[in-house]
Amino acid sequence: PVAIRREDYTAPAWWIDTVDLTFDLEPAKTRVLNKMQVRRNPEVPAEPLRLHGDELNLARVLVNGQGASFRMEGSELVLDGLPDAFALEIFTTCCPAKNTKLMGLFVSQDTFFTQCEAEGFRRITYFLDRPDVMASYSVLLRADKAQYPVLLSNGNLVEEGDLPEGRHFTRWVDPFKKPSYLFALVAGKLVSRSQRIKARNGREHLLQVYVRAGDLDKTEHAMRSLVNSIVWDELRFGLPLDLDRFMIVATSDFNMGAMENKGLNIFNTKYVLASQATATDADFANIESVVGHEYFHNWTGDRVTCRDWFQLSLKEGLTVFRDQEFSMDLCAEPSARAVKRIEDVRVLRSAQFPEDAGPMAHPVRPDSYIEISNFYTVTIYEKGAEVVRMMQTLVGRAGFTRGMQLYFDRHDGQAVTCDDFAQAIADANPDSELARLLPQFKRWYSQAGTPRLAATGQWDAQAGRYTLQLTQSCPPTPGQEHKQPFVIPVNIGLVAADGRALALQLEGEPAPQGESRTLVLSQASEQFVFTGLSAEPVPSILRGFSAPVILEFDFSDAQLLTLLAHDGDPFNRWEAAQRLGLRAALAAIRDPQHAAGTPVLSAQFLDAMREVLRHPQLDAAFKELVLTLPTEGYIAEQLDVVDPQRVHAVREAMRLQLATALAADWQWAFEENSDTGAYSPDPASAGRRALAGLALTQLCLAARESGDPVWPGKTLQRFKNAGNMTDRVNALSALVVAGHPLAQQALARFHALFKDEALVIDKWFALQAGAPDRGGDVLPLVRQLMKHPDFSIKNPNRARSVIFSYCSANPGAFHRPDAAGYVWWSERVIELDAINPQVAARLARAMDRWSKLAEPYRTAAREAIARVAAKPELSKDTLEVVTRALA
Ligand code: HT7
Ligand code: ZN
Repeated sequence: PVAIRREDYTAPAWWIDTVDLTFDLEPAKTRVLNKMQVRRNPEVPAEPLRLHGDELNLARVLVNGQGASFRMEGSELVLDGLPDAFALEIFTTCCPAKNTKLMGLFVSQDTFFTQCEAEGFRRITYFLDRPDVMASYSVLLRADKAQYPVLLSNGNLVEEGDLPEGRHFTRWVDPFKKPSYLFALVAGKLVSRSQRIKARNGREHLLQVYVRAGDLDKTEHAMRSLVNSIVWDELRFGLPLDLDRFMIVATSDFNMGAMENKGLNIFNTKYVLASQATATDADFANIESVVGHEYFHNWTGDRVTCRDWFQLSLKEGLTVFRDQEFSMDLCAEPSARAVKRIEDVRVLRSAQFPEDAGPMAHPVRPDSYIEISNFYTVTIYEKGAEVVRMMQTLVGRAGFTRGMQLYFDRHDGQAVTCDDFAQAIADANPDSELARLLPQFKRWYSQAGTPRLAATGQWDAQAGRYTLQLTQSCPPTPGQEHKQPFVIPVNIGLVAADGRALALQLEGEPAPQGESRTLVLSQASEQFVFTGLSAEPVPSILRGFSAPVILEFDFSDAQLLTLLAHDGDPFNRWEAAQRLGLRAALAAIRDPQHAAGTPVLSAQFLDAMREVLRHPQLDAAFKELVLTLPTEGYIAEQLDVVDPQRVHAVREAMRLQLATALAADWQWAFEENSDTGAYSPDPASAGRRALAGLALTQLCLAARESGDPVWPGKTLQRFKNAGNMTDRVNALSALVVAGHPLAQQALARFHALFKDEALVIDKWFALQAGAPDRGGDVLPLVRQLMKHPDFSIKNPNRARSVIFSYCSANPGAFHRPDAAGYVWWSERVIELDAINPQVAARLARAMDRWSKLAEPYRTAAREAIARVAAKPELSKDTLEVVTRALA
């Protein structure tokens, strides 16, 4: 397979202005008539018209109504000798029923759906399937009326009616030009929740959420989230809904979370359906943010789109930033905002930092790819969002809104680049640090890898000066040996030993300027001198995680305990606990003398944890985050050579120590938080349930050690009586994690209760595949689960619930000294690749960090990857991942 390179971009040689599509929908053979108005792009050298296609059966090609000569070059349809403007008509057929890749037009549970991003439209018809070709669409859908009563596409419904032989039709016209990746259609037996809303400008809109009959009672939260999103985008950015009708449709077969097709968003059921009986608080929160994310794409993605796929983060990074801000702005309490920020940073550090350090590392704006689907990554999404967040930090919130307005003034209706976006934000804020440093700031788009920010502090007692030296570096990444300095906004505060926040006055300033401020590091190393201090401060650096970097500072334990107890910045307060936990874990892992069963955590650390747990002012959600130890993955990332079993054993020992040393406190915390009254998924109640759930897990772990039957019994009772899915699944998980015999009884009951709820059965599978390993028992269980009548590898959610839960989320069970986990992984990647290459390629990424593994894991992992790479006829998706892993 050939790599596509960013520097090779050229504008299209042809434009397609209008597209008139007619679909005769049949699962086995759908007929597609595609009539286009095409014209030459006079601004580029003349070229034949090369249309993309994939797995299509071509029946007819007409140019201006006449049979035209064409040739096939690979999968491309090539036409020569064309006039400057002409009508092109192409008739093809495809087979949606056999489309297991779920790209293009496919059938899920007797319903037709499409997924066109990034390159799925070419699986529906021949086209210039690239985001900078924007056309006006009119779509006629015809199908059997009894089987497919609902026929939807983008835009406005302009006509509908019956046809002979029990068929019917609808015609849709999209008022906005769009790239092909935003095309969508849906046809099937669906029901909808509808709501009419009036926008601030008086315009009326019809909102609809379509699902299968029986799921309607689970759509209220999605609809509420949609309304909240519409209101928020208008308030925060002045961006109104521009359509009369906005639809969301849910499907249970989907490769990703959701898709922002203009006016017809298609969603994975996981991000639509929720009731208190079937969905957890996390599910409710995810629905809110994914509904928001897709809705916000209507402007950042649909109205202004990407010139080419290298610019993917233009829409994805910006839209993740927008959905993060949306969720934060919906929080009633400032502390809940901080909790959301910590959760987002946890995702970034546990998934994106490893990606940036591994074989798939790439810049936020990549330079090349083989398969674009492989680049829907945490770097494009989450790191891209951090880049946008840093811009906001550098220009201020009001300045950022100004920048967004300028971006839309300049580029509405266009396909543009990340440079265009950054330029608009800078131009709207000409006096900002962003404008001053823009070319350098844009290195965040072009350089991969996570920068390290080394900080040292020097205290001059006589002068009352504290000198902070900040030094940045960035490790090499594939294809990028040397890096230039980044622009790093470093939010900072100084905390006195007694916990007071100190006024910040930099040398040369006439007076202090607040207790928290942003330093901008743009050189490789810079000094910042704080004056007017009476005692040595504790620096609180990188507050709110103001840049996606690894901060290295040689904090003493006492300094971290001060920050944990007093820092006014909740992020750094949490971070202090993480650093203390991490430090203890690394010391035990690195100490060859450290024996199993010996304590890992100091009495001081345990006391500090107890203090947080019992703190009368801190809220439950924050406590739960502080009391959750760094994950095995995060601990492993800090090591040069990783023995996953040792990491697992040490973290388990820490967890057990925390459980037993704080047993009375956990009991208190559980009792304080176990009753949250009538169910509501708001952050405060969700936080209390989360803390009660963590307490229950700890109590069951401690009970396993002591043999005490009381807490497991209470937990089973709570499982049985739970009034919502969060409490139920937390109780079940506590029993499973503790490996208590009652877990089997609870699991059986859970399955019986929810056998008809696919999303809940996913949880049932995931809990078991993610359970702590006891003597190598998880792999045999996972093999059994794959034979369960409810398991289907073709359904991505189900495959993820078993295979990914085991390979990617259960390191203690997956990394087996006998290599059986790796062999099983290689078999599953190969099996999935023949069905759905995108899902297979994601699974292939589970081995990204193989080269850090200690022996015997390292050699065995490499062999497993090589086995996959050697498989003939591997998709280019999977081949790209395993080839990069082995390079
Ligand atoms: N923009 C959407 C991307 C997407 C996608 C990409 C490849 C294959 C399947 C897909 N489904 C959705 C999702 C989003 O970021 O909103
Ligand atoms: Zn997106």
